[in-house]
Amino acid sequence: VLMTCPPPNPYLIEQLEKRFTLYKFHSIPDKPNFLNSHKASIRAVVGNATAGADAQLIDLLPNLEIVSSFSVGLDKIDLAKCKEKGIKVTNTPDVLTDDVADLALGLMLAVLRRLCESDRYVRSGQWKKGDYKLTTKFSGKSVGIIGLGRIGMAVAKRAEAFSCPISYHTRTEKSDVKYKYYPSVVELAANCHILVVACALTEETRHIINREVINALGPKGVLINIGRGPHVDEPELVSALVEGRLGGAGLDVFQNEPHVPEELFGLENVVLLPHVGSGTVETRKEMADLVIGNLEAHFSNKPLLTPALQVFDNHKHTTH
Ligand code: 8YV
Repeated sequence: VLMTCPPPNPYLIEQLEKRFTLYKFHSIPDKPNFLNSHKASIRAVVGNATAGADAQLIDLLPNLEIVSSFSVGLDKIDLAKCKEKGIKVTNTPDVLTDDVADLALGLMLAVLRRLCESDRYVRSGQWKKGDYKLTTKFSGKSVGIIGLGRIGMAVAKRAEAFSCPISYHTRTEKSDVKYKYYPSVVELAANCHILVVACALTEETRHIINREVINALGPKGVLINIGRGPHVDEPELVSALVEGRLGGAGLDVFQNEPHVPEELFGLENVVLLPHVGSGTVETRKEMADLVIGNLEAHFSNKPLLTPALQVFDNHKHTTH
């Protein structure tokens, strides 16, 4: 098993090492040399939201059978290439939905009620010196959601409990939900107070938050990103926040993690998190168990627990 991402979780490493020969690609200094000598023995890749399996790597591994990702997002895996080569792909859906949705609500409250700023106010001793500024009410604010999959729905359900009217944008309208549908993101942004990015990152959704959308959201609007950094045109977001054209932002993800635009560091209407949507002890264990369970299922010729790609290869990977 080749782990392409930096080790994301000690339990995952421990469990993988119990069952497989694990190569941690991230800490191998001479990667081309390593691949030259080990490529034939690698049958599985484990990645995450940081690194998965791109076309170049897949082409270098002649006996790769499965990519098991420690993430729900599949944007770091070349799915077309996997399909073409009959390589199976699995991810970790469902188990992280609650955590990511909880965090989205946490970010909304943190931005509108200025929780982080208030914490800094107390810790720095400012409370003793001056008046505390009023914040913005959250309950009842309209929430627009881009992407109404598992996570988007979980965000909607939580926001409903705060009496927030919900609207959404997806490629096609959902017949089974009661929320208001907007066929255009700009229209959605113009008609909500808080806009949440909860869709998968694909070529179609890259920079789905652009200047026009940001301007439509406006100086009272708040952007919450729990998706991926590249969903947002980051320089546009930064300039809108700096110029006050956007009211605020709660960001768990960035274009070039762990690098965050420093212009944001001085802004009190912005809450910045280090990509921790699924980052609880409970959920990370469940994600690790799914990664391992999928690999074990594959290598014992059983149905995958959470297949992300249904591939029926008719030549080399049918029996193990
Ligand atoms: C993780 C994620 O941060 O599931 C995803 O798509 O982005 C996250 O859960 C990451 O993959 C864990 O290392």
